[in-house]
Amino acid sequence: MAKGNNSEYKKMIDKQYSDLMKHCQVQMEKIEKDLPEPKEDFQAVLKEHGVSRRDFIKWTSAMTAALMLPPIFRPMVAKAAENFSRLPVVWLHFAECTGCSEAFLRSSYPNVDDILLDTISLEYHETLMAASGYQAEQNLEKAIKDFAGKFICVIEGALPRGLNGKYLTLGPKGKTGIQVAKEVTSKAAAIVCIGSCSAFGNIQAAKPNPTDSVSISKALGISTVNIAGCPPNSVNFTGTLLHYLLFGSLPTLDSLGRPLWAYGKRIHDDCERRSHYDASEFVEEWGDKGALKGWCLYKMGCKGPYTYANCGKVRFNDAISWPIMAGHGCIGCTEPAFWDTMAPLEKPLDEKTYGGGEKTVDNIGIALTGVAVAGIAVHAVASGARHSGGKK
Ligand code: FSX
Ligand code: SF4
Ligand code: F3S
Repeated sequence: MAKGNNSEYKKMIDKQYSDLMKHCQVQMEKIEKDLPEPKEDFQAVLKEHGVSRRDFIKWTSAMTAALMLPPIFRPMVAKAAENFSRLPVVWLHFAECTGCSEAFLRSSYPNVDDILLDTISLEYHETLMAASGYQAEQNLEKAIKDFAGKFICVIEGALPRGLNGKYLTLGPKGKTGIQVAKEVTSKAAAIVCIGSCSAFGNIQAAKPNPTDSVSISKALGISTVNIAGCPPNSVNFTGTLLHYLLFGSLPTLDSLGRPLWAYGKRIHDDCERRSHYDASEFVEEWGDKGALKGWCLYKMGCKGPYTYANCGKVRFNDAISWPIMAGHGCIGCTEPAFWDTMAPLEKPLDEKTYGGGEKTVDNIGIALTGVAVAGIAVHAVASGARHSGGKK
């Protein structure tokens, strides 16, 4: 690129970031005006958990980078974290194992993301709240009335449509999951599906799917933000809510509703065993020489080439490890219908049908996931302000 073009380009980018920063400042002021006072002093909560100022700064830098924002946004990300407990959240559970909530709540060594989730303003959460029966139902009605148009509806679990929705009924009046979901989502500012069950149907929707379970989006005919994974990574959830607090909008999504900043790349592209794949060094049997040397798990059924997620980058449990680091292949848990399309989980996909080699692996990946690799422009910034709300 010629020098003149370069400086024009730099000017254009600087202008975009400065506009975005202004937008962000306006949005933060709006949050402070519109939403209730923070329920907790976040800095005090961090201190209580032994997180130093230095650790918090490190976290804000990592989160700013993960959200594809330049470092000048770091203080804004810190502010958004402090405002996290202002955001009213109604958290619904349908057909699932509650592993998503469990994964976030049971960290033995909570990182900043887990602590953020501890401070979240849960107006309603079936597994955590003390209320039950009529009292619980009243709490839900009150929350959606008091915070209409302002609360985030977080949903775990798929919705069974069989028997007119009666495979899943809730509360003292025996409402179907579909009824409750309709009532609550129609009043929400945004709908965030947490886990592959609410996002895609997952295990409930696996063949033969006797209850006719489907994703929230399919059951209700609405668009949702899908934080896929079984269970998903807490970083991907908190990052999405931080984006909402920063810009008043949801992050850019892929064709399956997953935030691009978190699900824009394949597991295979960020994998620490990738050089072994390229050198054709494979584990052939559990516990063999290749396994001891940390070789590629493709022949043991790793579905990393067909799976979009940032697990290798952000890892789990305070970034200690992730499935492939622990020695098992990826089973594709962030992809729709992975129980059906990725099975058998410990064997490669049919080589006779698909052949081998990187090009074929890429092609199967695209066919299975419906994501065009070349079409992915992971840029939450430029388009961040375009998305508003979770509804079609
Ligand atoms: Fe599903 Fe979550 Fe897997 Fe379980 O609630 S994504 S079965 S970890 O718990 O919904
Ligand atoms: Fe990593 Fe799996 Fe790809 Fe091998 S096949 S490089 S283990 S993602
Ligand atoms: Fe799931 Fe694969 Fe990550 S199994 S947790 S997407 S490594």
